[in-house]
Amino acid sequence: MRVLETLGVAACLGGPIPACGNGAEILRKEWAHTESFESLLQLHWQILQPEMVDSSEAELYQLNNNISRFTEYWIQQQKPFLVIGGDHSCALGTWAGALNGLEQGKQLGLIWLDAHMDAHTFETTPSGNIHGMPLSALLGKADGKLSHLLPTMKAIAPENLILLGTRSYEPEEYALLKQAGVSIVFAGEINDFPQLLLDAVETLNYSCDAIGISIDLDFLRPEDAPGVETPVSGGVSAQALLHALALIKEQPKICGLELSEFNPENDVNHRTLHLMKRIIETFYG
Ligand SMILES: [Mn+2]
Repeated sequence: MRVLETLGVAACLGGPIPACGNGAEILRKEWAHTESFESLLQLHWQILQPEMVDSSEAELYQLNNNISRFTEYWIQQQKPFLVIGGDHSCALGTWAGALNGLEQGKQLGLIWLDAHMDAHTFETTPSGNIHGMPLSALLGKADGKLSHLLPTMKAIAPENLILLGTRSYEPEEYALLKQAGVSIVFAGEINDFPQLLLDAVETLNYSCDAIGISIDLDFLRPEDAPGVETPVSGGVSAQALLHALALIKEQPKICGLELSEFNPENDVNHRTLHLMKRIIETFYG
């Protein structure tokens, strides 16, 4: 049986829907409920709660700093990991920690599966929600206020970041990513998603020492994953995602998987919850 290091983030400090902060705990219970003795994958859970501090931004920084300590350690130990949000601002901690854990000069690659670009800054955001900002920070393109929320001094090189499935964004985000030279495959351009994901991993294999996968559940078409914070029509099917993850799971440089934006209040017959479980079983089982 395989034991997988799993970090649940019981918070929605970066998004508008507090129920999103219950997602990790609901998944943990669901997993425990259905786990059998024959199960090939056991999740070794840690759940992080936000700590009360003076401001909401200090709280978000503190939480992400705590997340980063886990992923930094797991990268150093070369242990594969799973992070379950919360909203997608947990990516600030997850991937900052991965950057911190890599030795000097080693490169982190990141594949970002999301309907949105998540590349705003405090200067461009229309909503003020930090879950729409992690990529500008991780690229080292944040304004001063945002860069203070990222628990690393390192950044992901733009050529080592690939966005797949984008279909909802503001022009400022597109300009930031385009100017940096990040590659983006829009949802409308996708024909064969499993092949596309495999190609993305193989591209990053040339330049990177470790590769992370970050999934915002709104990447999927809302029919398959209705339980998200900000659904957007279109998107890849759950079946195509599961097939794609099965294709890349043996790739040796893949270091971790992040799943975010599960909003249990929007879920229909636990469809999204059960799909999260299948994603984890497919990728790590
Ligand atoms: Mn996102």
